[in-house]
Amino acid sequence: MNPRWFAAPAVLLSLAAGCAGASAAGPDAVVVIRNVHFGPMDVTVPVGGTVQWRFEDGGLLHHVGSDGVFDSGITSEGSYEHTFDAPGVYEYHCSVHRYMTGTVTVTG
Ligand SMILES: [Cu+2]
Repeated sequence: MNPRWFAAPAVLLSLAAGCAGASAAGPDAVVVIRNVHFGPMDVTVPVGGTVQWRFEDGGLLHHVGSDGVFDSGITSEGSYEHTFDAPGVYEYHCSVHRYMTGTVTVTG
């Protein structure tokens, strides 16, 4: 009998448990987009932290982007998440409304 047949189910179970743990933890910071404004404008997360932006501005189109780092695409609903793997200060903006700006500070 091939011992790999016994090992495979155990690996699959541990992978499934890992995924469930990650989704249960949720984002480290949440930014709500409403009234043509990022609220809050500035958030801080640890390295490896995830920021979630929620598009809740009554169907108005918005966007979240930091050049070369992340880009949500233009949308009016739902949410977008980005996980930050390096410390630093990330400035971002909405390309639809250039005056909408915010920062994510990632602490190492
Ligand atoms: Cu906008």
